Amino acid sequence: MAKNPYRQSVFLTSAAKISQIPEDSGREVAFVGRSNVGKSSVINCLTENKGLAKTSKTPGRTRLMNFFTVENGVMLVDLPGYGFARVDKSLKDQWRQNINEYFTTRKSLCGVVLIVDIRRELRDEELLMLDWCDSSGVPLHMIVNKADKLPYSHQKTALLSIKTSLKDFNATSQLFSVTKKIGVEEAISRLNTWLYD
Ligand SMILES: Nc1nc2c(ncn2[C@@H]2O[C@H](COP(=O)(O)OP(=O)(O)O)[C@@H](O)[C@H]2O)c(=O)[nH]1
Ligand SMILES: [Mg+2]
Repeated sequence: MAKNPYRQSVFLTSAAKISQIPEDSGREVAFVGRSNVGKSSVINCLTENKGLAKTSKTPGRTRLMNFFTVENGVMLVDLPGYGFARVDKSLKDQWRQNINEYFTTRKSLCGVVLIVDIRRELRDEELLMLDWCDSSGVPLHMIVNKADKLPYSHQKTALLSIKTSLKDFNATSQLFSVTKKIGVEEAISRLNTWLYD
């Protein structure tokens, strides 16, 4: 088992706007994904802490950037869901601006984990994230979550198709399941490479 320093993560702070986020120092990895893909569940799974990131069955409830400290100088960031979020357009635009500013200015950002649902096609939201990471030179790792919802052979096919879509980007991908604990070690190794190498 790879070392898992993430289980010592503690909640640091929430921010509704960029002016409220912690000082830009050390290293951090951001978690992004459309509402309901299991972003909070994945964070809780990797940190082995069921209560760390709030999980919810209501899409779009997480509207804040949440910062977790792993240890001094190492942070995980849970970014607000986008896309299907049930919010009015002006709030969406405000988020988009915040997140865009975060991606283009944050020096400590050394990797982005983009979580998707294995049963859904990649769409504009994911492509936008891939473009942001590409233009800012930040590597992206796609966690293809809820693999347990498909039979094994279909999991493989879905991953292959995603890998084909990612081939022109600085991006890696893997299968994951919170409920069946698929891919946990692989994801932790990826975080370790970004945050501890
Ligand atoms: N079957 C299955 N359900 C999952 C998985 N991950 C998350 N879920 C469920 O998906 C729903 C949304 O999860 P949540 O973590 O709140 O998603 P978020 O909106 O992306 O933060 C919850 O009902 C979770 O229990 C998974 O790997 N497999
Ligand atoms: Mg959530």
